[in-house]
Amino acid sequence: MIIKKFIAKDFQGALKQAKKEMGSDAIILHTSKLRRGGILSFLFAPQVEITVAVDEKLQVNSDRLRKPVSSPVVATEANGPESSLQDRDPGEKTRAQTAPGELLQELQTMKNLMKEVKNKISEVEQIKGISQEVQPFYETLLNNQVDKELALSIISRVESRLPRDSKGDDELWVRDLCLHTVQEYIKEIRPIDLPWDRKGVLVFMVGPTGVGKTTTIAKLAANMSFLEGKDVALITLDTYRVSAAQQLRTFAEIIGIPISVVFNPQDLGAAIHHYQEKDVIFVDTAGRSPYKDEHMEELQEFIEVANPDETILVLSVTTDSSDLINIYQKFNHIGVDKIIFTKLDESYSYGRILNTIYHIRKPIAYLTTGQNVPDDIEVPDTLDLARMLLREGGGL
Ligand SMILES: Nc1nc2c(ncn2[C@@H]2O[C@H](COP(=O)(O)OP(=O)(O)OP(=O)(O)O)[C@@H](O)[C@H]2O)c(=O)[nH]1
Ligand SMILES: [Mg+2]
Repeated sequence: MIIKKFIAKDFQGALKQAKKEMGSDAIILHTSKLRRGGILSFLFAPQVEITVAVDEKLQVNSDRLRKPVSSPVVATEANGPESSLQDRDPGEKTRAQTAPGELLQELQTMKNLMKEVKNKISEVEQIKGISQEVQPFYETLLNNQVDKELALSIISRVESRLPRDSKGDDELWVRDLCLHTVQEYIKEIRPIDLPWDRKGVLVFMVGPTGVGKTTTIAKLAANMSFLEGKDVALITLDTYRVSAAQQLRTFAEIIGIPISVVFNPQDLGAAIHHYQEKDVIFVDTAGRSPYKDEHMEELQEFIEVANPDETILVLSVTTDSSDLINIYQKFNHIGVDKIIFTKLDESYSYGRILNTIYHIRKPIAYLTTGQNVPDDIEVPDTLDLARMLLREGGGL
């Protein structure tokens, strides 16, 4: 699409120019009257400007077109200073040369801007009703990456619980109310359940690549074995890389527990049977892309054979909230029971934990806070989590 402007004394003149140059397929986009500015403007007659567009392909094929595509943007019938480009504002020149794609992009930017302004206005409206002593907690939640909507919902609930006669003289009291309210938004904390009267509890660890599945299994296996005196066995399905199976094998040797490497669903059944007298069997899976159907189907086959007691999705808090939720939704096709959030030492964005948990409504099993096996893992406490979310500047 080519767009050009034509200026003449009257509409007919401008149209004649346009048809001559652009051909009769040209479409008139815009017509306007131009008047030269300044104190002598009355000396000059007004002019007519028309903006015309023509399809490039039509134009190339047409003999009617006299000038090349790169011809000057403005053709004028009248000679003299009033018809030159300098007489008009510089913005008009830019607009005349803007391609339709760019215009669309500009329009989109404007639309996004309008949306942002609208959201900001509605946010300000909602914040207006919140007491001054509560508002700083809203800011802190946002700084810790809690989603705006969720943060608003939390502080609105806090506000509704403030006694009407409190005059903000008790800051600590408001803080306690915030801590209490945030805790309500954290769904359950539920670590792996090992009933005393059951053997062979089967736990699958699934998740995207590199989030810390294998390291987390090593931490849990070591703690359960050393601290709780449990009989633990490991199975790895990660046979895609030589180093992967070796990684878990090394941990197993250090801890002193058995490990089996399994290549297909049939062998998995046999391995589970082999360890049925153990207290707990951890199954490490290869990091898989949740967006590749064949990866998820393969995992599904293993899950169907094994029928695990718990399938735990491992997610890293270094991942964006929206990605975390998308990843969960993909993995949940195989049935996710609990979540482990890893790498809390690498990010202060604890809000992502709350955003995800609030959205997916599944319990948190553990949080991991570093690379050290077996130390850097903990069963979170909702109060500690709430404190982290309400702490300015983050920090564990
Ligand atoms: N900082 C930090 N690093 C961690 C944590 N957990 C695991 N890691 C590191 O993350 C890297 C990947 O850990 P793995 O346990 O191999 O991750 P994985 O999910 O098994 O990876 P794949 O099997 O390749 O999908 C290693 O360098 C770990 O030491 C954690 O809580 N904090
Ligand atoms: Mg691994």
